[in-house]
Amino acid sequence: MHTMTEESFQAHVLDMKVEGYTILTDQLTPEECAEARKELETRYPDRERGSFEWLFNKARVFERFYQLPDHLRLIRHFLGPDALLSAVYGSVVMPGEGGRGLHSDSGITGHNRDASMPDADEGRRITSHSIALNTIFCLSPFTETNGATEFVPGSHRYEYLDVPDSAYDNARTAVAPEGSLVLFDVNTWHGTTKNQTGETRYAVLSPWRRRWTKCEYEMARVVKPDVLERAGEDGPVIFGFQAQSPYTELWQWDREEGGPKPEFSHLRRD
Ligand SMILES: O=C(O)CCC(=O)C(=O)O
Repeated sequence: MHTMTEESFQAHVLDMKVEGYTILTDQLTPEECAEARKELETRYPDRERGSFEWLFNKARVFERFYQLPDHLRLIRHFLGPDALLSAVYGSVVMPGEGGRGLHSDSGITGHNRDASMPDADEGRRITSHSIALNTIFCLSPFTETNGATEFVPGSHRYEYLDVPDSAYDNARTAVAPEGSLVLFDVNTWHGTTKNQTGETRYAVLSPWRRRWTKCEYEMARVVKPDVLERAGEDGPVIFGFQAQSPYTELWQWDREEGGPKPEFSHLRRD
């Protein structure tokens, strides 16, 4: 188990606060990266039909991606101890692909979608606190030329929704060895750079949310029982069993299990 020193933890916290992203190296072993790359390579032809989604249900290696102590510690520091896993999916950048795609995820899958923006907010985002985070696992080395993700430092504090063209002048490529992860605030502008090499770039993305916001998936319904079992005592928290809104009256509801209490099992709806 890899755990960072207090000094290192504080340095990552500061990076997150100031830059809106931070890089943790040595999170996955070369063997884990190779295995995960192989899984993505095999699944690539079927990616449009969902083969890149819910990866933890499809191969054991992806179960590691929510069990890394340093990563979890940082997530919980910013989102709270009951932070939820929102998705785990593959991202492959073939030679020649990528480039000019700066965006923030909150505007696509999060609380800043057009349909969610109240007029009273006047096009401004919540920038005082982290509402959600995303993680990119570097299954290939991330270099200046192979389609690594670029980030605009400090952009998580930029108040307005639109990304100005000049943001590209400030973008910095996240150069990182294979096995690293990049953790970033959901507000931080980022995008895939162009892959100018002959090699495919492999990554896995894994967004996290505060417990009281909607996740991309109802993970408590998605996760397979054996996968949940192997996640140990963190499993029900990470997969949001306790975060499910009751559909019975409260006295009939088991918060821990996320369903009706055993004596009210006849009220179960799934
Ligand atoms: O794979 C990448 O480089 C980043 C993908 C991305 O920006 C996203 O999914 O929001």
